[in-house]
Amino acid sequence: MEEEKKVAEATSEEQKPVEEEFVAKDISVSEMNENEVELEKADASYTATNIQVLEGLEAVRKRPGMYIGTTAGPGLHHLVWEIVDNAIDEALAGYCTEVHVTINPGETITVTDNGRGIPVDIVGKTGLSGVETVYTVLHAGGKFGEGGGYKVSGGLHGVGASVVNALSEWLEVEVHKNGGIYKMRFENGGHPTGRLQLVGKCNDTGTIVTFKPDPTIFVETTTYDYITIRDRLRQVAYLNRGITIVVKDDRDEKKEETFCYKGGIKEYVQFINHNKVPLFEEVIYCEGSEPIELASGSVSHVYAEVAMQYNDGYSKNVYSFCNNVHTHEGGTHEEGLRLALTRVINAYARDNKFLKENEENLTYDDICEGLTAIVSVKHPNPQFEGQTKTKLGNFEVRKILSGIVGDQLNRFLLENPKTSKTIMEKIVMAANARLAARKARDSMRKGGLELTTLPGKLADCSSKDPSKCELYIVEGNSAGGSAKNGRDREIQAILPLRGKILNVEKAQAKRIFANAEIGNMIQAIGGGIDPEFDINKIRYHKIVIMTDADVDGSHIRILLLTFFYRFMRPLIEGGYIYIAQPPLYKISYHGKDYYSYKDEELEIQKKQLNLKPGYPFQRYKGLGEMDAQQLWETTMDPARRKMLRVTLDDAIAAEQVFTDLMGDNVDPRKEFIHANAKFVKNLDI
Ligand code: 0RA
Repeated sequence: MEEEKKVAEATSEEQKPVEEEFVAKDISVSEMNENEVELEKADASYTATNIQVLEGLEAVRKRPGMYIGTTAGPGLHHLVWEIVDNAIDEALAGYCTEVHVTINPGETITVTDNGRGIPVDIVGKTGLSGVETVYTVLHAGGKFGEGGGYKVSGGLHGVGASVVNALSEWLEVEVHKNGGIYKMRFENGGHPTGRLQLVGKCNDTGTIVTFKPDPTIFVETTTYDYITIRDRLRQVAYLNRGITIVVKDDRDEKKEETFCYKGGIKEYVQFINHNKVPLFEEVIYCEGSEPIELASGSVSHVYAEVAMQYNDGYSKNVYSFCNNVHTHEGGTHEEGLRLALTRVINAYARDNKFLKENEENLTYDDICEGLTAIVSVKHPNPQFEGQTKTKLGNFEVRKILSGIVGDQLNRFLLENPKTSKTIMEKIVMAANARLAARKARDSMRKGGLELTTLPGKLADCSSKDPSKCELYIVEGNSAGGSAKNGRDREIQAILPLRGKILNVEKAQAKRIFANAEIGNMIQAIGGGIDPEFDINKIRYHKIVIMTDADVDGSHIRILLLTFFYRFMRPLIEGGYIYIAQPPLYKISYHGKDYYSYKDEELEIQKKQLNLKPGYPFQRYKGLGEMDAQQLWETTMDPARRKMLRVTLDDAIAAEQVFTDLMGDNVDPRKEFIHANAKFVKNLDI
């Protein structure tokens, strides 16, 4: 009974009342008769546990990677997730509303919750106090308290607080419970410095954990990243509606942020869509739970919820979670959503004549264009599979999701005919685009465009290493000639374009692929086209658009970008597309040539050379005015050139640009050409 004695001895004069209260409630000898047998058993098991405990913690220290994946930065942060998971579990059990996470000076972490407090009495199985059990017995977590309403437990992380203790230089726990404040400290990888002690009184409940990761384990870094912790905790707050999470950085630059979302994943969807244009205000929300039997024979519940909203873009944004773990690889919950969406949307589309009888079904890809959705499942016994253990495997979840979403989405569609019409029109548009592209590909195949021969107009480079190779798409045959002669033949290929290419935004699919210039580009680049475009097959990792610095040149450039955006989008997403920057001006002075790429540069140049007003300079109207040598020096030489890299930071803005500019309305196009590309980020290479 060593710990009971210690607890009793530890209290000071002023804490006496608490001690008495505590003793009376929990370890009073007079009231303990019926428990005596239990405690004796506990005492015996304590000795046995003690040995096991030390062996367990030592195993964690020997092979930390087995428990937290890595001892680099992510592993260091994993310790935080582990402790936070315990507090979130207490919140999910319905007993905790607030969690505070603080990065302290000295790179220690404090996690505070206002739950019931970790149990302080002796756990029969281990002979240790609840607190000591949680922090020293592997996988004890919160699960030892069977029947305590403790159903869901931290998914991927769920290795338990004892692992954090094992990997800490020291760890302190403070529990507020039954009117008392209890403390315990561990050092050197989980060795208790004494038993749990009653040190004061209080009238709240909760748990406060502070730990310092062991620098002999985390040799790479022991520095915490505020943004990493902040972002993850914000996500946790979105995934668990109503929980308040306060993140604080108490190191040099003090920061504090509070996250609490009454709307949970509904608000998460709005957050993800916040810089997009939603097609309608409301977020479609489905939720439900189903009982399942556990291996132990007891019955528990799977809880599932889905939030969805469409935006006017084209990308699919479906994110899934199980027990607050982002399941990157998807799994049965996402499959259930897919089944329900495909079934319900097709039925509604047919019943309401958005799809005619002879038309084929809408595909899941059609349905997902512009869809932002969050799927979140809480499962008492999750099976994580896949390469990175982020694919949910529990088969029963597929049917649960399919059922919940099926019923509730169907109901939503029936009750909101206006919104349903908006959704249907969006999806039907996606289907039409898909069918048009398929037709185009078929006709292209017939036209023999998928032959692997390279176009005759292409002057290819000699290197076959795509990561080194560059394809210059050059406006006009004469500039093409200069580029061919001026280039670095080893790595630079030249494809001259004759005149304007087709506007793919307006042209019918069959005309697009009948177009020789487009065919040449597809063959030269070598990755095929959407939806079979394969970025791994492209022959050049830099594709450089080189057009004249005039209105026609801008137009050709935007036509090319539109083509890439619609048919080879990964090229833009991956940052493979560049825009060459030929100079605008040349000043010849004392036998030397000075080039300027901007009006301001020209003025600076004039000043630096101390030129008299009226000193002549050349304004380049086109690439064709430069000879091969000049083109190389000013625009193509990797050591000297300036290029713009096309990025898709804001996919929605780009989408807007392409539809506005390449559609039928002429005015925005003109405006754009003058203002230049919004989605082009300046980058000197
Ligand atoms: C099991 C049972 C009880 C509380 C907890 C676990 C608990 C664990 C942690 C870990 C961090 N914070 C926590 N808060 C609570 C309930 C025991 C009782 O009935 O009072």
